[in-house]
Amino acid sequence: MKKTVVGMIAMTAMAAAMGSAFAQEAAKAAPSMTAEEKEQAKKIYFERCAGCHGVLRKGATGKNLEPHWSKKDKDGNVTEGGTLKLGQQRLEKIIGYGTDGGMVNFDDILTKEEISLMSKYIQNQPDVPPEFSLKDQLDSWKVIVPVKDRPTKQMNKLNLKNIFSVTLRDTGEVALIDGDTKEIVNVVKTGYAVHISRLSASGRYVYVIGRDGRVSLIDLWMEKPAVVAEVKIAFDARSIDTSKFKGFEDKYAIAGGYWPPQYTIMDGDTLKPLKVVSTRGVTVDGDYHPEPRVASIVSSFIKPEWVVNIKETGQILLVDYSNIENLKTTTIGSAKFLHDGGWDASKRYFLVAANASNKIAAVDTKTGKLAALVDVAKIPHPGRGANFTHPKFGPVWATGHLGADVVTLISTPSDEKKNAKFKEHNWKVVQEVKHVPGNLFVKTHPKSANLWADSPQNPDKDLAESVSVWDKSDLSKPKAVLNVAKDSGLPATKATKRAVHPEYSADGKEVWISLWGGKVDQSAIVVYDDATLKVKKVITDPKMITPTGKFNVYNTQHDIY
Ligand code: DHE
Repeated sequence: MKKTVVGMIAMTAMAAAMGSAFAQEAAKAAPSMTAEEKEQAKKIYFERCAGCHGVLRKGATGKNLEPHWSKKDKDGNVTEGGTLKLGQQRLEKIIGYGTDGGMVNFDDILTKEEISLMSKYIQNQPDVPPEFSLKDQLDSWKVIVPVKDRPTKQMNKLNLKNIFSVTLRDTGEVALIDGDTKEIVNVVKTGYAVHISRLSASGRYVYVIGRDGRVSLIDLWMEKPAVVAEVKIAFDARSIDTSKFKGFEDKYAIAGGYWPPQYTIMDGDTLKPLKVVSTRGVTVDGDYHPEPRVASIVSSFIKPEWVVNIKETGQILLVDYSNIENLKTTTIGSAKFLHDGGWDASKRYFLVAANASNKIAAVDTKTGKLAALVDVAKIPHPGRGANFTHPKFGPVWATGHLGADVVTLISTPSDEKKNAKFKEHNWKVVQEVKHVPGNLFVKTHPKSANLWADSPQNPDKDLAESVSVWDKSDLSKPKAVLNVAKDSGLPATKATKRAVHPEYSADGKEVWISLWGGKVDQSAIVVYDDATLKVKKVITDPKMITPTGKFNVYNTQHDIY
């Protein structure tokens, strides 16, 4: 087939159809692999690559990784590319050393042989994984402790408000740590690389979701808190929440799938899957997308609705759960690719990063409309963001950036009457505080004077192992930079120990940082005194393997950040 521009477009469309002449041609040009090698590569791709590049490899946070692709811009200009064009050597370099575009280096995670294997794998046509139906989900569903056999009151003496649910990424576990004593209460088996923990409206249950789509329900009232129910809702997933509107508290849970692209509504107490809804559809640009993954989900406090952010389409769904048999959904167009986000201080507006568009979309959950689409610096990544009152501009919500050296402060109308004098600033970037690129999470607490930000994706080892702290009352004061790896007292390692995800204790007096080391290196959680910025405690335990996200029960239950 002749490689003209028009030919390429036609060829790409044809390649999408499995078994087309072009797909066969591409398969011929791709490096050959044994079935065993393919299986190994498929597993690594799922665990390390699919999150950013997509199962179908069409790209989102990461680049398109199809063997051949071509795309047309608004003026009709066609660009083309693909992994076959990049070739084995270039791909090995990119995977090994990363790129300025935000791809991290994998040379301290994968062996040379694995990097070579992955370079071969992505030059071959992507496998299309199977679907996962309601029946499949029901077959996976297990109630370990039926509701009638669960305690009717708290059976332990723990201060539940200050328990931290900590993801032990590579072991597929969650550690429940007593924030008062810093002792591990229990380590529970969960899905692989749990992404987030969210609290029930009651504060009794922790809902966690593994990257492999396994949802686990942890009952904190048991003598030894443990998993009481679980279900698999997808092969690949990241988000979960419950119903929090008055009268519906914890009646339902919802979890979003990356693959298949769909969300599942479950019974809140037992996790019995009740309804599965596909998110396949059309992007804000009007193109069909076969893999629009579910990114962040939150439960509105104003209406019986969930805010469900669909990554690839840039559509924000308000899913009304008051009648799940006759599900009503409002679709709000925003920008691509939707990722993580959090509430403003009033919990009326949900702000979500559209990372590839360098925008923050704000949804008004009262009117059910888009409140604003704010232009910000490159690749915003807020986690849930941070809310505080700026000395000059009033209420602001902060986001960090993966691709820029600033923390952005956006004015929010929170409590409109009280803050009427700041109205002219609303939905504008009022300040960019100097930071470093590679930031993933920012955090503050109403009782704290500080704003914390990490930088685990920075290519500089020292910066990736450090966090920065600003005084909220005077952001022009030099920030404090704390080298968490050094402060931990752990032996220095060649591999970077990424300092990630600041999380406050329930009283807002301590900040916990994960020191995310390699699988064989000792990791830790370093606890700082928020007032003095001195280390209070280093939690090292042989069980503390690759800790990442930490979720304080009280702060998560009440969306305090
Ligand atoms: Fe996350 C939040 C997706 C990589 C730790 N991450 C989120 C959310 C999404 C998401 C959609 C919002 C969930 C919500 O609020 O409902 N994350 C992805 C990815 O697709 C990506 C880029 C690649 C992947 O393969 O998963 C990715 N994330 C990571 C990591 O590498 C991190 C640092 C470590 C890890 O455990 O894998 C990581 N993501 C987190 C954490 C949160 C999160 C700790 C919750 C932040 C919070 O405070 O709520």
